[in-house]
Amino acid sequence: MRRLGILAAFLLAGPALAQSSVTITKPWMRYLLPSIPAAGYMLVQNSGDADAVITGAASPDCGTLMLHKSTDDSGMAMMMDMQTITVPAHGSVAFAPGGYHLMCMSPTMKVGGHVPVTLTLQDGSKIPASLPVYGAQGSP
Ligand SMILES: [Cu+2]
Repeated sequence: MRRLGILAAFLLAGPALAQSSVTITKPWMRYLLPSIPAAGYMLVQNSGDADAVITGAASPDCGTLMLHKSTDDSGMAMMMDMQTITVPAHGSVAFAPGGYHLMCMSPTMKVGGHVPVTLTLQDGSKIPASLPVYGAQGSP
């Protein structure tokens, strides 16, 4: 009975949740102090035939969660706000130190915990992930 209940809930959730071709692997977050924005990293893969466009991100543990890109312009590290990030069809985009990242503006988390994050795509689908929290030295 329990298995049937879960299956029914999955089917009733509708195509937006059931059909996304976008998956998230290798998630993690670097957290230092509550007063310093934390950064989220992951590999976003798109197995579909159409580009997937990330339009936003949200987490209950971040206040505002922004899409950022680090650039190293002649030795000066900078970050840009990204309105969208496109994951090409049958391709992937790495969120990694020095490049794309999620910027968690008001982190409420602790090292060793997990932060729930939801990416929103342009087609309205939501991609959930759970990011394990690491400290200054980053992912093991
Ligand atoms: Cu940033």
